[in-house]
Amino acid sequence: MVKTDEKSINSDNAAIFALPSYLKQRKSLVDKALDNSLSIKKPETIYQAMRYSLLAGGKRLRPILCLATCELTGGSIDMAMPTACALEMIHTMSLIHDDLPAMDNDDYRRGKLTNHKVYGEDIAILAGDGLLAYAFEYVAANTYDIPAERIVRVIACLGRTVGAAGLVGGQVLDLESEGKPDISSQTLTFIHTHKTGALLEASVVSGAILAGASAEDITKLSQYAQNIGLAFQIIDDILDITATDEELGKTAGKDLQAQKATYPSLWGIEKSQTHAQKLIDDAIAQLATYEEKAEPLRAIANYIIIRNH
Ligand code: GRG
Repeated sequence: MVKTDEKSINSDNAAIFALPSYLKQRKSLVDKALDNSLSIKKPETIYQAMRYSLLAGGKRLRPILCLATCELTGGSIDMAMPTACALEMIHTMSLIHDDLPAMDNDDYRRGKLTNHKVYGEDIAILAGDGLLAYAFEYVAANTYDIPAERIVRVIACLGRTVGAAGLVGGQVLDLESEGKPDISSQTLTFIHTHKTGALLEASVVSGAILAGASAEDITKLSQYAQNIGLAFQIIDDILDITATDEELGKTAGKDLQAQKATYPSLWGIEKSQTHAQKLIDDAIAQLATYEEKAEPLRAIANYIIIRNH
């Protein structure tokens, strides 16, 4: 097999998309853009706390999806980068708040001490608030050469995604379900389509909106994102049981400890894996009309199921 930058050539001379180098290159672009997005001003503590979590690593899956769909539907990386950074700011703030003692009470995230362990609960709450507000400012103030109507649609999409109709709503039902391991698979799916799936869907859809994609494209890409979003969470639940603290960068086994209903607790690991694979197959089926141009999205979907962190 011959390896080029983003493609490998197999023995039949067919091009195989080389996901690892693609993810590495995109992550590096996103990391640089995030580093440049937020400098330290006064009061220094809050900027340091915001940068601590924003630059703590992570796969950068949401920004990478946003850039990929923008390119797929005719846009460029530059058009989507401010929104890609905003998505990571929102994701990071949700992790900071999720880790607080009032919520999941975690000491480690991305292999480092959680924000409140370093800066205290008061500053961690404010660091999350600061990142959330800055995400919206950042899209509005830094997106150039795109019709304002598309930018307003992206901002509306992000607002809907973080609020009670999205992450906040999913988190509330998750908190209310704690200690009730007998909740139904419908409730579990509601939690995860809101808590995890909504931001992945917004990542995919916002890239397409910025590029001026048709309503038909946006519908197909939303469907792709909903499927990978749920598969992502099923695999996350399995990894909580099967992976180590080091692989996860946080304490493993917490779902069991908190008596949380999860997909493996409802269905067992094998059935959960089969269901996740079906969702990935359905996601990939949505990309049929894009042919080779959708290889990054297909490869990302397949990666979601085989990842170990
Ligand atoms: C959004 C206003 C607002 C408040 C937050 C706390 C909360 C409400 C929601 C919780 C959202 C949450 C933490 C969902 C879990 C999502 C998830 C599976 C995170 C792990 O994502 P990865 O694996 O992590 O992409 P990395 O570290 O790679 O970025």
